[in-house]
Amino acid sequence: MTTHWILGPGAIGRLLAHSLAPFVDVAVVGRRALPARQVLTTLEGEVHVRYLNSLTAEKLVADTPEPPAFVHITTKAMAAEAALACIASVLPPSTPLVLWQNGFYSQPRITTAWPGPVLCATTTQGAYLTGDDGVVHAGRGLTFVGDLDNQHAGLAESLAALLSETGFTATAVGDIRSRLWQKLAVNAAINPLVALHSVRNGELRGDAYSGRVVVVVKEVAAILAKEGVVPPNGGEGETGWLALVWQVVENTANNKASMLQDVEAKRLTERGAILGPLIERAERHGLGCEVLKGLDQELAQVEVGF
Ligand code: KPL
Repeated sequence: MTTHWILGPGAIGRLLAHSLAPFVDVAVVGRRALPARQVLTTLEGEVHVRYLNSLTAEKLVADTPEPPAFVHITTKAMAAEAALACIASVLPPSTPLVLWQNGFYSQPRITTAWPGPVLCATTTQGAYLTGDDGVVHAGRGLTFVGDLDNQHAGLAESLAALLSETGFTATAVGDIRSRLWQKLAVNAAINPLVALHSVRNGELRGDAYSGRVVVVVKEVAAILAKEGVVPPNGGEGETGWLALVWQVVENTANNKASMLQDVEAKRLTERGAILGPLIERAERHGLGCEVLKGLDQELAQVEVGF
């Protein structure tokens, strides 16, 4: 049986582990070992108990394991490189990696640094943890897989086929770079505002915030136009981005966005992977981005208190 390692046992990592486990050998690797007995609550409300091989990175490295077929990195964006560094000594350099992070920070960095194939995945699957032994699959979403330089289409196809067998709706794509930026654009418009104001996504539609969403999207649209990234579904420019953002706000009105959850748990946010690349590109193109910089600074201030 081939083996998949999942580095980072958060909600998506554990959903992936439960989904893959009937098909391939799975090892879930974290900073601390989770209980072997893990419970998945499915979309239909069914409860599935599985015994997963869960271990720390130190234990994995000490065990000198057989090389895996894939290493999925499902940590937060800012933790991905450090997680990979912890296990790199036991990985053949040709091992395929799959990066599941938000934003556009870890993906280009690891793609450049890792000698083997690096696939990136973006998903709208919804999941949340209910403790050390439980994950709830909360929303069926789509998953897209590809590599930034379009050199590993066959590998992306085979991974998408396996993921689809496990119940993910996964497609291999040749435009993962644009898809990552499109998700980043939505995250930039929603996450900082809801995290700073402790509101659910739907509240952005009200008078208190809707104007602020519009000014964020204006800056994001200008930056992405320079980067050659267009909104999905044939939308155009600022109007297209705004329509997309309002659509996601509508679809996720009841959600506590991931950045708000981070702030509530006093975890460092993903601002460096979401706002950081936008600000960096804006500066490169000589564009102003005072609103994005302001949000980044406000979040930095909040993080100082953690
Ligand atoms: O992806 C999200 C997140 O929470 O990070 C959004 C789309 C904002 C939904 O909550």
